[in-house]
This record gives sequence, C-alpha cells and structure tokens, in this order.
Amino acid sequence: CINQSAMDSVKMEKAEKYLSDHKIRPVFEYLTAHIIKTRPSHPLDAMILSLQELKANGLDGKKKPTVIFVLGGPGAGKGTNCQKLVQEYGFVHLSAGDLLRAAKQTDSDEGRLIAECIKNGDIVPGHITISLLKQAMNKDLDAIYLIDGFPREIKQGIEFERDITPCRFVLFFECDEDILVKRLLKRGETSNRTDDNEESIKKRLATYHNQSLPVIDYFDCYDKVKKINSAGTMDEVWDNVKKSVSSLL
Ligand code: UP5
Ligand code: MG
Repeated sequence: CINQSAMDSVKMEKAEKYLSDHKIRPVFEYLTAHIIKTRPSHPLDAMILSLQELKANGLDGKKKPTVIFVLGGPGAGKGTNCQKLVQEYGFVHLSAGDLLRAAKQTDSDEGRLIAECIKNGDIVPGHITISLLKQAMNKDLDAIYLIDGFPREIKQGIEFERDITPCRFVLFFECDEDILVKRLLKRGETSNRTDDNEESIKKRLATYHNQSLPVIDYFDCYDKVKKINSAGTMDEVWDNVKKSVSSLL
C-alpha cells in the first residue's frame, strides 16, 4: 500500500512536470476562464476556436509572425532561392548574414566584433542576431518570414523560438562540400565579401559542421525539416524548392 502511494506520487510529479513544461495548465485556465466569462451556447466549439487563436497568437495574446528557417552550408543556395520564394509567394526574406553585414559597418565594439566573427567564419553571439531579427520582424506581424542562415546553433534556435515564435518548418539545403567551395570561390571573384576567400571558407565549413549541422537534427526531432537537394543547376534546385514548399503550405 505504501509502495503504491509512493508510485502514485512519482507519477503525479511526472504529470505535473509534463503539464508545466508544455504550458498545458495556463492554456486550460485561459480556456475555462474564457467560456465562463462569455457563456457561449456552444462552449466546446468556442473552446476550439479560442485554442486556434491561442496557437496563432500565443498566451500573451500578441500576434506572432510566421517563420520559416532556411538553413544549409555556406554557398548552398539559401539566398538565391529565398529571393525566388519572395517573388513566388510574397514571403519576406530576412538574411541574418545581410543584417549582420549591415550592422558591422557601425563604428562600435559590437560592429568590430561582428566583422571579426564573419571574417573568421565564427558565429556572432546569438543575442546580437536575435535582436536584429526582432527589430526587422516588428515591422509587419502578418508577414511570412524566411529567416535565412539562422539559427546557427541549437541554443540560438531555442532562444528564438522561446522569445519570438516557434518556426513553422525548416528548409534545409543539402549540397556536397566540393560544390560549395567552387561556388563560393567563384562568387569571391566579384562579391567583396570578407569571407569569400579560401581561408575563411575553410573556417566557415568547419563551423557549419561542428555547430550548425546539429540544428538540423534538433528540428528533425520535431519533424519540421524539409530537405532539399541543392547540388544541381539553379533551375533544378528551384524546382525542388517549389515542390517542397507547396507541399508544406
Ligand atoms: N549558386 C547558388 N545556387 C547555385 C546553383 N544551383 N548552381 C550554381 N551556382 C549556384 O549562393 C552562393 C553562390 O552560389 C552565389 O554566387 C550563387 O549565384 C551561386 P547563395 O544563394 O548566396 O548561397 P547561400 O547559401 O546564401 O550562401 P552564403 O555564402 O550567403 O551562406 P553563409 O551561410 O555562409 O552566409 P551568411 O551570409 O548566412 O553568413 C555569413 C557569416 O555571418 C557567417 O559565416 C557567420 O560568421 C555570420 N552569421 C552569424 O554569426 N549568425 C547568423 O545567424 C548568420 C550569419
Ligand atoms: Mg546567403
């Protein structure tokens, strides 16, 4: 009898933790308070509608934008295909790299830190990038944002999803390394990017393998990753992108 009650208390604790981790309790409190206050004639339908609203806007009632993360190695074609997605679907393209390249121009310690990280293929501290993304996204909460090149590390993804909104899905551009290097070196002939040179490319690829690839496994656990083969010609890759995206929308 004592063992049974100990077991029950362990189960209870686990159940409490589950409810708290997944914010189930505040959702039910919200829904119950809502129907008590409004006394609708079809309370279950009203609860379902409120639940859908909550899913879109969060418990704080603030509207959240829709986010699609676009990830893949350096030169995988993220930027190229984001531009096409903007034209095809009216998404808003936010390249974390572009935001950081603009921010590094400022004459400040932060600007210098960003410049150094980019040249060395290191990851800029997450709070800097998240704050730039937040500012850019505040302008239009109805938009569907393609966040290109972010998150670079699992903890950045967790922080973004906690503070801003969970991503709808992740488009992952897959391509062999030798093709990536060729593309970047070719672009380096004209791009003026401080990281499109042999030495920086090596470092970018190492950072990608060690720190950024685990992000894909992380989102894969939530069944959110759509893999796109990006090794073909521009047209072939764009076809793959269109097929993937239209199956997800
Ligand atoms: N190209 C594209 N597709 C092609 C195809 N199918 N066939 C032939 N050529 C193709 O393409 C790269 C080049 O390849 C172009 O010349 C294109 O014409 C050609 P692009 O579409 O630009 O590829 P993309 O994946 O966008 O490559 P990019 O170099 O931008 O990727 P990175 O992830 O390396 O760069 P990003 O700008 O995102 O980041 C730069 C640095 O900023 C990072 O290394 C890091 O230091 C910092 N950063 C952070 O710290 N945090 C962040 O969140 C983001 C960036
Ligand atoms: Mg890019």
